[in-house]
Amino acid sequence: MPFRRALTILALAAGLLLPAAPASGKVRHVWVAAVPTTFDIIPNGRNAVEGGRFDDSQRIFPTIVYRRYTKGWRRPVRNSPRANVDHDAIPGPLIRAQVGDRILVHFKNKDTLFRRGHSMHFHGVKYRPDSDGAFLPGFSGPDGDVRPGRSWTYRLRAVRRSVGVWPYHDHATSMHESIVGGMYGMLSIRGKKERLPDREFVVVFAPSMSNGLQSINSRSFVGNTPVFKARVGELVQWDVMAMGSEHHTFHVHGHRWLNGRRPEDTRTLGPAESFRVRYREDAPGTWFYHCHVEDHMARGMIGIYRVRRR
Ligand SMILES: [Cu+2]
Repeated sequence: MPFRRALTILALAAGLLLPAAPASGKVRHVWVAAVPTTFDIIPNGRNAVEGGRFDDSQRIFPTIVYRRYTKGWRRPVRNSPRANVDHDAIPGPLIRAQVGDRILVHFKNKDTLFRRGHSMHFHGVKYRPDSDGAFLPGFSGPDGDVRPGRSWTYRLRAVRRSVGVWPYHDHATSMHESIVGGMYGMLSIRGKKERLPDREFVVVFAPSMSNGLQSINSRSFVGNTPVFKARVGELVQWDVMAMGSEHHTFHVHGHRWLNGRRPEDTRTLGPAESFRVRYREDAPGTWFYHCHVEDHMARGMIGIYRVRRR
């Protein structure tokens, strides 16, 4: 019909002339501080490799971690969205957002332990150089080396290519020590039409603070690593990443998921790589999840996943 066609052409022309629609979405404020804590990597004390027990000096470490706060850093609060872990200091806060959102991360360095500079450097999102958070001598500003007592606001945008999960970590001069000490966390960005999962589990494969051991969220061996819980019928999402210098293979017993169109039950990742997997839970029971690099598993990279019937 000619009249209709004319209307369509007019509408298209108007679309070309109009400026791009303003970014919809929320502005999300996140308050984070680097704080000292004492962290026990093997609370049950058992040496699952050689038998016997670890003494305190092999398992309890003073360290600096990212802690979530209420507005203005008034009060520390939980890092993880749900109480599905028995400790909450490492990794840092799970930062959730949706495509189109702006994320303002207000970071304060309260490192009264080592009195080092710290920062936050984010993968997967869009930002200007002064929100990069990496220390580059002669080039970077205060964002890359926030001194003790000081603060900085990182301004990030979740764009279409931000969908997925991403690491953030300290990128100041002390990053080598502070990452082993637990200064890392994850961003979780969902698409515009994507729903939140019922359960979201954060798994970080990293070398342990104790020499020679391997850790999940800085804990080693079953009985110390996180016990994740879900129910049949729930939409489960695992956010997985690796820090350090080694490759790891994520594996969940009794489950599989789609990578594109390909079903899989293991997925490998290298340093600072990350991915998420989603599935509808259908397998009640007590299961293992672990790194499938056998030497890593034997050195502590293994945990329990409990699924209850509906
Ligand atoms: Cu591994």
